Amino acid sequence: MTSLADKLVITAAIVGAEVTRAANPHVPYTAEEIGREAARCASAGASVIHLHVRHPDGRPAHERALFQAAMAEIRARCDVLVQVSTGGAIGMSVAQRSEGLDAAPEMASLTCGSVNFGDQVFANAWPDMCALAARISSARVTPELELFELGHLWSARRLLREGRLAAHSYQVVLGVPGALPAEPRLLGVVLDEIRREEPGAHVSVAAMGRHQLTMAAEALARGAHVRVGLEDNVYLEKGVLAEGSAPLVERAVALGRSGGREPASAAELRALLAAWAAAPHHG
Ligand code: KMH
Ligand code: ZN
Repeated sequence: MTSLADKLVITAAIVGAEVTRAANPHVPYTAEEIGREAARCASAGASVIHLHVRHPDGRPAHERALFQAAMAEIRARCDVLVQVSTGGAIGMSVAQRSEGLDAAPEMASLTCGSVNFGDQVFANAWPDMCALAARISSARVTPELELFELGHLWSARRLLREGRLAAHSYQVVLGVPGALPAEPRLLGVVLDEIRREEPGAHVSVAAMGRHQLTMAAEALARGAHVRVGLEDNVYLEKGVLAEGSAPLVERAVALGRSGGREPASAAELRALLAAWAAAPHHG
């Protein structure tokens, strides 16, 4: 099976639903700001942009017009794969969380279960996951199955087993308060469990706050890919805010190179997705 095991796929999560300019003034809100930040990340070495949208005042948004505007600004500036969020913000409906799929992305995130999320609950009931999977599948978009907890893997497998999705990647998200902590041995357990059934699975790792760097290094050492960016972490180092997500991408590139893994290009990742589409049960 085609794979990018010798390369490093870097996903830049440039704007989430929670982080605001109160935490870091470099969080992009408008379509143009998102396009510029995506281009900076692409030239630093990211091949995927994980995308949320915001209202100009920073409130989390879901409107398809905002996704389409952000997409146009990204496409005008750089060659990256865009992975729209179907997680959105806590409290959004399934219909709202599906709107990014109308902006013709290559990929979409799909959270595979409910989870405590700080003081709140990020609810993903099984029927909602099935509805999102159906929307992703009919839009012919490649899902990235997000695991915030080990148990989410069994819901991901159920989606696959029931034929609701086929070709897919995984994103292991560590360190959300109330969910699976960002600890190397726990990442090891999740990766072993994924690979037990899918030895060739394409897995990326994201971690919150100060864990972003240490878990990126762990991911690299364990043959996985990485997600970095202001959605998950606003600091470049202790007490130093990152001036956007691009410096975090640069750091991931340096980490990858130190381990002999060059950043994968968007073209290489597109070829991999096409190979998965032709033979979906990779692993
Ligand atoms: N904002 C979180 C509640 C995703 O993008 O797929 C959910 C989230 C997941 O960010
Ligand atoms: Zn997200």
